[in-house]
Amino acid sequence: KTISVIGVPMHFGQGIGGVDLGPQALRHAGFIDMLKTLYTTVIDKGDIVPSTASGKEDGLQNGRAIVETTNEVRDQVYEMLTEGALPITLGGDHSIALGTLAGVVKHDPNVGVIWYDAHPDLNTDETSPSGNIHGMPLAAGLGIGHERLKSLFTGGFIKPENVVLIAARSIDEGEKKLIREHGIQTYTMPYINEKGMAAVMQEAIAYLRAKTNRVHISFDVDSLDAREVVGTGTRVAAGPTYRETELAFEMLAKSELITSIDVVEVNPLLDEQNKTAEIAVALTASLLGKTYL
Ligand code: DIR
Ligand code: MN
Ligand code: MN
Ligand code: MN
Repeated sequence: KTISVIGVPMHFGQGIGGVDLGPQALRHAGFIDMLKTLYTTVIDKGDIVPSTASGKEDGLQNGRAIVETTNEVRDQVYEMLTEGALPITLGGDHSIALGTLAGVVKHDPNVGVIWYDAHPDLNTDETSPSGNIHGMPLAAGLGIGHERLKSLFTGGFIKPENVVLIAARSIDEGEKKLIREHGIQTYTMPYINEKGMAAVMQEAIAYLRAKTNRVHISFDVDSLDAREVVGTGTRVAAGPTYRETELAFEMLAKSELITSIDVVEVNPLLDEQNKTAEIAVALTASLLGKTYL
């Protein structure tokens, strides 16, 4: 299996500077070397050059710049998949997942999605309290929201029943409504606390396996407990620990379902000694089947 990596140094989906340095931070933390210890063929495609900021137009903050940039992400991810590779996209803020989702669903209309995030990212321009597009990619991926964001999905939309949210604990009103309306499989923190991560992942994996054999995971580093990840823009308390996430990702590796990965929202300007990028590198290794012996 070939791994293909593309960096997307873009920050337009939210307001805090520095998340555009995420791909560099991850590379400095040894992301590519880590991949090479696990896979013989690793292709680093370098970083996409994002469009320049486009400001507020048509009710979307930097919508044009984000759509132009993620069009390129979609095409690259789609190409990697058709070549048989496992694409990894390095953010950048979570709006880059507009491109990844559009690429993976164009390749397989039945693809599953794991949204490992403190947030569901199911806002639209109409429901978003912040107006930040990084809170909207999953909604657009389901075909909900602003036409301009939906226009990226040239190969169709993700099926809501193929989506699983894990570690959600900061959920806006419009997002709650959407989760209920579409019956999206959501493992919130209270449920994880009660059942334990191993049982939850067993359930999530069985749920997805019944629907598909290809799963994209969008890993927002703010999924982890606020005390464990300093280098990210919207930290939320009471999340899974590094150890629980390692367990979750090891179980996903063993499931052999994962066919593409996003690693997003690493912001080295908010970090201490690049620790958040280092955690993201180690956890991605677990997701790809790193063993200790
Ligand atoms: C918030 C934050 N729900 C918003 N979203 C984040 O702006 O829509 N997603 N940080 O990961
Ligand atoms: Mn997110
Ligand atoms: Mn988040
Ligand atoms: Mn965020």
